[in-house]
Amino acid sequence: MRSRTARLTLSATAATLAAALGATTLSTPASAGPGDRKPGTHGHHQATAVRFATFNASLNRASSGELVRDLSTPDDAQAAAVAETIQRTDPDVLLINEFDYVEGGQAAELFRDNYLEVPHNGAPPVDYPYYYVAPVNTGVPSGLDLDNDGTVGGGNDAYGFGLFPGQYGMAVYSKYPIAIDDVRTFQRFLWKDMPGALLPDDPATAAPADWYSPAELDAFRLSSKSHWDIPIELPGRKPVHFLVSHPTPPTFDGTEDRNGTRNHDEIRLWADYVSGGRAAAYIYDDAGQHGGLGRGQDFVIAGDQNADPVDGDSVAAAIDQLLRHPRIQDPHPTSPGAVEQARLQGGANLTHRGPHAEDTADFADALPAEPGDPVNPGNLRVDYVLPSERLAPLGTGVFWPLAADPLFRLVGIYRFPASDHRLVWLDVRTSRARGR
Ligand SMILES: [Ca+2]
Ligand SMILES: [Ca+2]
Ligand SMILES: [Ca+2]
Ligand SMILES: [Ca+2]
Repeated sequence: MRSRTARLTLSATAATLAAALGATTLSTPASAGPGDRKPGTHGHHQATAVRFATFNASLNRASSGELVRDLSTPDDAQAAAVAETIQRTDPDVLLINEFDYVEGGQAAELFRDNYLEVPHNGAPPVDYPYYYVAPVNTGVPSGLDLDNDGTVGGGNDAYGFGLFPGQYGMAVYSKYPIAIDDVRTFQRFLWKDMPGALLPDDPATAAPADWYSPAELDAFRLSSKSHWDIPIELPGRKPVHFLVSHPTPPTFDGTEDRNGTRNHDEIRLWADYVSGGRAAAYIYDDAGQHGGLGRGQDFVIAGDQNADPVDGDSVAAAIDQLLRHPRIQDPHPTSPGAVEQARLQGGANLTHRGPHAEDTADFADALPAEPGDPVNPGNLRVDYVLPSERLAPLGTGVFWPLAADPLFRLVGIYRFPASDHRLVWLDVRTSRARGR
């Protein structure tokens, strides 16, 4: 099943050659912006650094077929701003969250061909010979009344919130080969099969953990989109497992907190997966294979986890399952734009305890003026690129320029030209250079 859903393609010879020769030799200091990495270094040096990135790009649309229509011409202003953001930061391995899944990889190929491989405002094209897309749970009807509103149907009763199958999906692009036969997907793993799952409780009844009926739990998938383990083949070293997901926002629910608890356990799946051994023994993939990563396997966890370490609505310590995991490093990427915007936007941001510099998303900030007004989260750190313990970080950052920077036009303010999230990147050293 897992390789049938995969799509792997090769593009121009030049791109393939560049990918084969490796990425860049620049070791960007932690404080530097991604723009410091000059174009043209690809393919001219030994591979010593690889840039991983995550970007919730809001390349989702309101109806099935709309994204393909938008990407079929080079005229979509939002897709162009997303593409230029990617070109300016030039990741080698990239997860895009909120990219509608279209069978056959049509949307992923159109975005690559009509946007990524086309220069924007002087930013050079970026070539990804490899990509991966697969089905997700968003918008797939469950046939069950999952939100307990008395009727069956609509986005809230889908396996993951969405208005059509594939909405808010994911896409991975890579300059390096993907070990396609070793990709594992966890789209259909059932929440009830996680030991100690935080199954939500219906507060109106005495029975515990009964928001979902036994029949619903027999069908309820943990992953709101999917969880993918995508091994990336880097030169001169064993594959790095790119572990990608997009846990549900911990909001849009009631006191039962069914989305908050699901968000926590979606994050937990990767924590247990990289623990491996007995901690991961319960995990099974869509091909029926059990277990997690071995101790000797390197990985990078990427995605919009919809959880800030201290602020916002997520279940307490949800993201700490990753940030404080003994096998995971937190490189603390920052940007100057996040600090500037938190100050300019004020409101909920002024109540935050986490550092503004680490925010990765520009959410609504207005404080409730009277009881009943919405409680807005303010800007949060929700997008992460987290390396395993043996990968050496060479640099990291969030693409969020200052307002005076000409590239600020790519991020802007609400309603944003590209996305309410910012691209997060991380450079890691490959284990050894060629020739050693
Ligand atoms: Ca319902
Ligand atoms: Ca109950
Ligand atoms: Ca904001
Ligand atoms: Ca904040």
